[in-house]
Amino acid sequence: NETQKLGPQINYTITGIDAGAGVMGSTTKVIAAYGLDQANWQLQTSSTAAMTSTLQKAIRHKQPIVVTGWQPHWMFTKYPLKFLKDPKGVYGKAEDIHTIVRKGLKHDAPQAYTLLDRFYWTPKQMSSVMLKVNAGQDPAKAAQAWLQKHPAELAKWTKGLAKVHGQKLTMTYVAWDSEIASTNVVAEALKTIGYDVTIRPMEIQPMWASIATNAADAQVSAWLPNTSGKYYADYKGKFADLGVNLKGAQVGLAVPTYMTKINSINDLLH
Ligand code: PBE
Repeated sequence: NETQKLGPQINYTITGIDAGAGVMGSTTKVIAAYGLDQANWQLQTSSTAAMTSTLQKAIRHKQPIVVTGWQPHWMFTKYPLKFLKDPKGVYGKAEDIHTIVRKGLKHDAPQAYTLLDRFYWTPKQMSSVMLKVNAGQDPAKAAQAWLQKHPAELAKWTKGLAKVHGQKLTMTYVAWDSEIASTNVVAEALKTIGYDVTIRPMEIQPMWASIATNAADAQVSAWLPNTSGKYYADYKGKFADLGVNLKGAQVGLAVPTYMTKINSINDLLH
C-alpha cells in the first residue's frame, strides 16, 4: 500500500547479504549518514541466496522490500529493480573490478601474469555467464562454453603466449555470483595455455590475505575504489594491482520498480 509509511511495513529492515561483503560495510555507513539509525532502520545479514529468495517472494506478492544490490548481477536481469539515489555519495560512483596478483608472479609465471593482466570483459559478458550458472549450469562448464563462443576474446588474452606444461596456479575468490563467473572464465582461459589451475572459494579477508602471503597467485574480485577498498588499504604494498578487468559496476540500495514513491535513500525516512 503506497500511501502507508514504508518503514513499518518492512520492519525498518534492509535485507543484506554476507557480513564480510563490502556492500554491507557501505550500507552500515549509509544507515548512519542518512540518519536511518535514528529512525530504527537496521541491516539484516544473510547471504546472497537468502536475499534473492526473499526478494523473489516479495516481488511475486508485489510487496515492498529494500535490498543491498549490485551490478553486474542477474537480479537486475530477472527482476524489475532500480537503485535508490544516493545524494550523499556514500556508495561512491561507478566501480571497476580489478585483478590482483601476488608479488613475484610476474617472475614465476610470466605467461599467467600476462593473461591475467590482459583479462578484461564487459558487464554484459559477465552477466551472460552468471545467468547460465543461475540456471543451474556447472560454473566451469559455463566458463568453457563462454570461451568457445568468444574465440576472439580468448585469442586476445593468450596472444603470443608460450604454452606451459602443467605449472600449478591457485586463484582465490569469494563465492559471489559475479566472482564465480569471472574466476571460472579466467581459470579456464589459463588452462588453455597449459596451467593446472585450482580455484578456492573463501571469505573476503582470507582471499586478500592469501595473495598477500603468497598462498595464492591471483584473484579477480577487487571492487574498487569503494566496495573492496578496506581490504585494498589493509594489504597495500603486499600485492600487485593489474588494473581493471571490468568497467562500470555499481553498488547501492535497490527496490522493485513498483515502489514508485521510493527513489532516493532519503525517501526511506518518509
Ligand atoms: N558484492 C559482489 C561484493 C563484491 C562483489 C558487491 C556483493 C561486495 O564486496 O559487496
